Amino acid sequence: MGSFVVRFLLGLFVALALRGPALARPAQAASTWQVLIGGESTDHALQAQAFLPSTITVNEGDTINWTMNADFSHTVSFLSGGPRPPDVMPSDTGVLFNPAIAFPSGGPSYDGTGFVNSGLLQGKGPSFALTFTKAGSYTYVCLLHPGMAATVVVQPAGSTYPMTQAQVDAQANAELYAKLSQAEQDLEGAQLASKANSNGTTNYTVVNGVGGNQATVVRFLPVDVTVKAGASVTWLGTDPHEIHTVSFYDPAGKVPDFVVPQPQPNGPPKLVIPHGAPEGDREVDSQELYNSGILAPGQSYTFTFPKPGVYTYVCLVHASQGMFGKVTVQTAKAAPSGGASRPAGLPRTGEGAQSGPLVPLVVGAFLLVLLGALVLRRRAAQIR
Ligand SMILES: [Cu+2]
Repeated sequence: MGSFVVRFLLGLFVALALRGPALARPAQAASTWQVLIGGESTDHALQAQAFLPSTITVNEGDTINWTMNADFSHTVSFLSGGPRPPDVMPSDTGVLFNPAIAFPSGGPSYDGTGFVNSGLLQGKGPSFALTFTKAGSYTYVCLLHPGMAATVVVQPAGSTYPMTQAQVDAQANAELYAKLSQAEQDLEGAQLASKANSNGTTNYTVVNGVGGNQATVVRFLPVDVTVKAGASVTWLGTDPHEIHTVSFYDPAGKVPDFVVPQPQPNGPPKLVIPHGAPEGDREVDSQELYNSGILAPGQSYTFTFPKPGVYTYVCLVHASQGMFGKVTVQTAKAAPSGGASRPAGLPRTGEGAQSGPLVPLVVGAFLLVLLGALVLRRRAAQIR
């Protein structure tokens, strides 16, 4: 009994002795940092294809938590100098979405090596966390948008941080504002071009998404085109980082899905893209599927419209962002229409977009600055 007490007291003493130095020199607690993935206008037409802010500095042992900030799709992916996996791949059963992009791999920590991928993050809200274990400067990318890259600088543990989270947030907001302003300029600059076909009809070129430099407009410009029977329309994507489709469909039915997961007996589902390749002919004369398939940046696709009518189409990739369009075909004798003249402003058809995307952003930035000032004042008061 006595020896038990002695051993207990001895044990307690040893435990306290061991704890002593740790109390005197506490290890710096690891921090978790917040980074935004993308950002958008209220109608989803203008998208920032950026991690915000584009550079963040953390310490060894810290975690970064990325959160989706737009109704869009992105990944957070560290390639460590390795090759970039392709988005889509051909197969015996048609076009497939690459599972290496869609599903998470690596993680939850990163030491500067290997392929670490969040997998597909879709819509506002989902997040991905990664802990950094080794000092260095690391580039990461979104595997869906080639221009979307950013940097994590990892300092040795215990280093002084160059920014607080509040400063990181302010920087993110400023960068988002710049990207969306640029997207708005791209939208205003988009023009509907037309030229004469050799048979006397007219060919129009609709801008099939426009952007670059980490900003994009996911809209057909203009949304509505009115042409005379016999005319042709060419859809040309000028955004270097987005794929689109031009898919006419019966508006009485459902918008076809872009990716259809197909369960497999083993492992993850197969991600089939049923409309990845062209379907139907190029003469749109009824309300059924006429599909360009996936159009890579710079690729164009032309349909002709021999019969009067109203033809509705969609980009299957960006249906949830509201990328719909309409071609109204009048009889060849009808007077030339002004409907195909001015694209500017047309895409802003979404709910709550009347004030444009910049007003809420400016208000948001102002509130953020105000909040920052209040926090600083409170901190100053606490110090005093
Ligand atoms: Cu699209």
